Amino acid sequence: TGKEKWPRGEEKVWIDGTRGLDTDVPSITKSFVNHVHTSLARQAYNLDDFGAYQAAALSVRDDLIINWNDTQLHFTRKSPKRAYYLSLEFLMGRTFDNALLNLGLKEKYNDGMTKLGFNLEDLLEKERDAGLGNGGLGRFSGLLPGLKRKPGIANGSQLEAPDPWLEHDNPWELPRADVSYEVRFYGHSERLDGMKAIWSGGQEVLAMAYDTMVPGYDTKNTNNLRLWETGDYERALESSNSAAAITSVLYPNDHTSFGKELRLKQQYFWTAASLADIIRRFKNIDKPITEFPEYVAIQLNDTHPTLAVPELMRILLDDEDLPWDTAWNIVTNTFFFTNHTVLPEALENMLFLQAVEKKFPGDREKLARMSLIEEGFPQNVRMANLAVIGSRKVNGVAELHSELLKATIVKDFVDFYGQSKFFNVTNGITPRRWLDQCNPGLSNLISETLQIPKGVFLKDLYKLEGLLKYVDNPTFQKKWAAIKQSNKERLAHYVETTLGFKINTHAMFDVQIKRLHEYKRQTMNIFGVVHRYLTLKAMTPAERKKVNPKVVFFAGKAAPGYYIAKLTIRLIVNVARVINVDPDTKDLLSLFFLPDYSVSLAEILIPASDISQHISTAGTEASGTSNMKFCLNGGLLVGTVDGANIEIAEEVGESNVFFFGHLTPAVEDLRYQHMYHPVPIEEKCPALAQALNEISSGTFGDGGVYEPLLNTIRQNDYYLLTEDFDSYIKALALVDEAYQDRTEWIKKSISTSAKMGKFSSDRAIQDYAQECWNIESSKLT
Ligand code: KOT
Repeated sequence: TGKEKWPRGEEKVWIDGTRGLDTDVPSITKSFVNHVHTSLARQAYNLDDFGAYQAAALSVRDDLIINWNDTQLHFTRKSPKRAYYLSLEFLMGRTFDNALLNLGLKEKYNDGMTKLGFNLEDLLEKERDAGLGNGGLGRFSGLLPGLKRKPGIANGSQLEAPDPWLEHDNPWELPRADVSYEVRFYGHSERLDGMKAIWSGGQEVLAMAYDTMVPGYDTKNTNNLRLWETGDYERALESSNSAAAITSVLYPNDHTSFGKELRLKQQYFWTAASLADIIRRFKNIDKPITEFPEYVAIQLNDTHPTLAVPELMRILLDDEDLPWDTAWNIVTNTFFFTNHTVLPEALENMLFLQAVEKKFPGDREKLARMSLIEEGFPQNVRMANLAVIGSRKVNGVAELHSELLKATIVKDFVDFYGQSKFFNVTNGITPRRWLDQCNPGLSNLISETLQIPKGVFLKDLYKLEGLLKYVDNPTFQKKWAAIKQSNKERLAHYVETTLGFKINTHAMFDVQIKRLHEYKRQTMNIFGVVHRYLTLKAMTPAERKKVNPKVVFFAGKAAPGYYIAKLTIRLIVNVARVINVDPDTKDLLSLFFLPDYSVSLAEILIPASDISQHISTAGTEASGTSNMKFCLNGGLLVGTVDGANIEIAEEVGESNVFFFGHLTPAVEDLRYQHMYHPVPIEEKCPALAQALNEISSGTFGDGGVYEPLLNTIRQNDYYLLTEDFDSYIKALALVDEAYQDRTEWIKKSISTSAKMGKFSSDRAIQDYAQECWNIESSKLT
């Protein structure tokens, strides 16, 4: 059926040339040595681990490229409908280990590297994370190769520096000089014959593709992640703006919208290049343009790619000469929109809208609210409204969030379109990375216990339910506990080598890792630690003997301009400096803020946790995905009734999670009361007041510097710490109590992991495939 022709020469020679490479150990070592000598132009005698990583990666890449080419050919020949995922963020982590596991080559590479005098695990550590994103928004994992920010910690504060990811050649990324498009900025449009508009002038920038191979698990299918970089030419026709700047930064903020011209240019650059690429591919299949939505589905990852909506409209009207209605019909059957937050500051232009409404209460009709254009000085385009009206369907990322979305941000649109346009897809996580790769010991134990190959449950996570049969089996419990223990030792070793602290691995490990944000309430956690410290200090030595030792870990980045978030990091680091050396308490409570948070660091922290904290103010965390990762690895959850925590509890049973705090419907009332009937913190929550006062008094150094942070709680307490703190402390006490009975704890741990089937990203992708894209899986043969 293929339309492609053999370009020249003898077909058989080409076919022989494209058969797969051999993957036995001698072929692997041969390929490795060949890459050392040729691709790297190095010698065996001076090859270090980084060079060996590069050679091994290039050798695996050879296999990936063959699969990747075959995948492209397969889909070009079959020309099925394709789903495109437009995202400004992709947090991919490392590729090498993932590629080895997905290709089933890990053991062979292990043998091969040993034969060559290297240790595969050491080589895996040499790879830098691909960090093209801020946090959860990059959940389905790039886009803008350029300056990324890598926060470290210096003098207790976050330090920002360029990400070293870009300093070395990235073997997983292929520059495609053959794939490039011109993207126009500025200029003017005119109607030549009184009808058709011509856009010309301005600045033309070349968008060049960079492709990253994304191998599927246990399949030849290897997908493509296409990033765009400004090419080495630009034609500034009317403007002197530098094109290189467009792809020079990944904005390091999350949950905020920008009024920045550069951000808007990035968004247009990448959506225009992507659409040109999609249109080019569609044109290869010789179908009328009206059938576009039968061959193309485009998922918008939040509002960042929304400019794709007017851009496709422009192409259909100006280039394809379609009438408006026909073009709009195509557009609204092609796009699908996923919203990831109901926080107003993240909604492009929402803030301004609210300001206007305050000024003219009740004066603005529904029509004005739903308008794409926000009236005022200056006028604004409302990206969220554009994404909603330009898309066939709109979804939130957990049940509660999707309901809140319909009740708030898109309420008027639900009235207009009806319910069926709006739906939920609860997020998911990949068990390949978040079980098998980060916790091979647990993955092996599951396989051995269920007597099925790993591939079975890694492709069908519901299979973990089989573990429930073994919950009461003492031998299994012991093995389960031993794996948790060795993961805790791996983390302790990491902390010792990076921070120089020895940790008691028999203590409970309590972890909170996520972007620093007031709504996520890392503040509540650190105030809880201070409270625990003060309680310990007040105890007699005999009383202290009964206390469950605990190590608290934090990690995460703050947006560079987010003052309160940065102050929170500083507070955590300085509290740690005091309590980690206090002889009265240090064996019972220690605290670490691990610098340089990344996917790879999460892979060490998550399998080592006994408990993890997901404690956002109810109704603020759309879903969360790390909550799923911890639970899959047998960590228990302490959390609020928010986001996907709710669905996790539904699956694992409420007796296996530690819930606390007010529920979503109470939040608005409480905020109202705080505004109009404030009660002093000393009365409302003495325990919290005491912790804040201790910080104010300088016990943790930096006297006075934390006042702006503490005042956010003392004053209007928008995120309701004073309302939830007491029940939070009670929940932590219940956690301590439960941890005393280690056998019961292990049972909870097993039961939690066993019930995580729903949270596989395979289920989430399947939901999108059915609800939105109307595509089926197509496996390479
Ligand atoms: C950032 C800027 C604008 C709009 C949304 C965001 C955003 C949302 N950044 N991260 N999110 C998170 O997305 C995750 C994946 O859906 C959710 O699990 C998490 O709750 C969101 O906070």
